[in-house]
Amino acid sequence: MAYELYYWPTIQGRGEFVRLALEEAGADYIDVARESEGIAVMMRMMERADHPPFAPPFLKDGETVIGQTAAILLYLGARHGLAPKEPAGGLWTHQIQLTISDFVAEAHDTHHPLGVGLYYEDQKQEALRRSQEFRDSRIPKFLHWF
Ligand SMILES: N[C@@H](CCC(=O)N[C@@H](CS)C(=O)NCC(=O)O)C(=O)O
Repeated sequence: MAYELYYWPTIQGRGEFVRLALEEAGADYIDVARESEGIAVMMRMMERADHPPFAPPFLKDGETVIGQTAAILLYLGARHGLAPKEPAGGLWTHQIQLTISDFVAEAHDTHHPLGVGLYYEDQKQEALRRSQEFRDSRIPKFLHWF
């Protein structure tokens, strides 16, 4: 049965991490929100009573629904031989992905330092300050670690 990937159809965003893994694995999948009525289906999935995902991306594999990019990749990595199967190697790979997730969140927050729900135009000054610090300190620290 094909995996179902749920992600916003007009941006690459975090959905791309999952697409890349699915493509690398040669797995069958449906990009649900790109189908007609797909966004409505995606929104309904987030209201389900049983294990509702907080936000896209999320992946459905039969009855199993997995949210959080790093958790999805942990699942796919083990199933498709994209990550080590033995616990230490699997955890190390997961740790790298969680650090990438932190980096993505910090990059996003340079444009939304005061609030995710506020427009960039309403927080431009703060965004400038945050971006400066991100460039000067955070990017070098992350890249050094990677
Ligand atoms: N920690 C989550 C973050 C998920 C996330 O922020 N998704 C964004 C799109 S990239 C979203 O739609 N967020 C809606 C919200 O947070 O209300 C992950 O890594 O998957």
